[in-house]
Amino acid sequence: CFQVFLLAFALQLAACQPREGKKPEFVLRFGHLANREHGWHKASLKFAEEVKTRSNGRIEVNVYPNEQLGKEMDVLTGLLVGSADIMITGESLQSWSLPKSILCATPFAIRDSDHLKKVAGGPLGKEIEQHILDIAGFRPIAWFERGARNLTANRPIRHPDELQGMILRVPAVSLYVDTWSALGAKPTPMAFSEVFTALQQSTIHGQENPFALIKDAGLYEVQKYCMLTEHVKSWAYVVMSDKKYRMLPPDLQEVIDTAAGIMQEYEHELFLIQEKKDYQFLVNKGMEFIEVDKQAFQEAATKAVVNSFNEDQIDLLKRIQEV
Ligand code: 2Q2
Repeated sequence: CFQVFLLAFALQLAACQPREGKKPEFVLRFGHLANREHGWHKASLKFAEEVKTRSNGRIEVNVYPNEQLGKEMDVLTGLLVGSADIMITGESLQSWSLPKSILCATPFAIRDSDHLKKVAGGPLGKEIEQHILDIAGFRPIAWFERGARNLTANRPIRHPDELQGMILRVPAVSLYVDTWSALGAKPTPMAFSEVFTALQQSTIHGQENPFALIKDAGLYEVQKYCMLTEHVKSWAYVVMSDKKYRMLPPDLQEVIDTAAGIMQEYEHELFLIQEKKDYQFLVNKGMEFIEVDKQAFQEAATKAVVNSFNEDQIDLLKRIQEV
């Protein structure tokens, strides 16, 4: 009887062992600020899946949404010290002595999706990517088009004159601080994960983001109006620590590159479907959409951009506008 018991015990132990018993050779931590509903998250999961299959399980990618790996600025440091390996970022790179990176999100620089695709996916996009890689050691492996950024608040705003005294949360991006100051608001840099609570507690009065984040972060619950300022048409980068990338053998670097390409296409498909849906969702939730004097916003913002930019940035902006 004791032997039977021992046998059962041994069988049970065996059942608990992982089937393949093969551990991944590399584990990569992939963080971003959006929630699980957002296209960025779904695309990150797709990347993880592609990497796993294509590497035969040699690389495992773990995805952390909602700034679980830390605030955007901290995760950038994390990429350098090894506490994170991959992340989604963009204009916040401006604060990393990467002046050219802000051109992925400069107010009123990009006309429409077609223009965006030509810039981000063309030689100027390559120039920005190379700049990010060379100076900071962050390797852009994919880029995602984003919906236009719109201002939200609890009162309608139609003209920059009405921004006086408004405490407006912006990401930690100096160009955004300069632009919104020039427009008359009081911009306050803050990590995205803190925005909902700050709005709820009225420590800030407004924020600005694409429909997707207004929806997924539930900002419509604490903001009544969405002003159709469309002041920034931008794209974000998925960047990987170049140090980590170089630690991989060439065949696994190729897996990363291929999976990143698939992720980029997949995210774009989601983006195209989602934008209209997100708008409709916000309408259904009772958000009111306000047409603004766009020319007034554009004139003031463009003046602020030109004042804030150095010669190299102005040159790149001109070349973008000529595309
Ligand atoms: O509002 C935010 O935090 C995002 O939409 C930011 O635009 C984004 O995370 C950038 O900071 C990317 O560098």
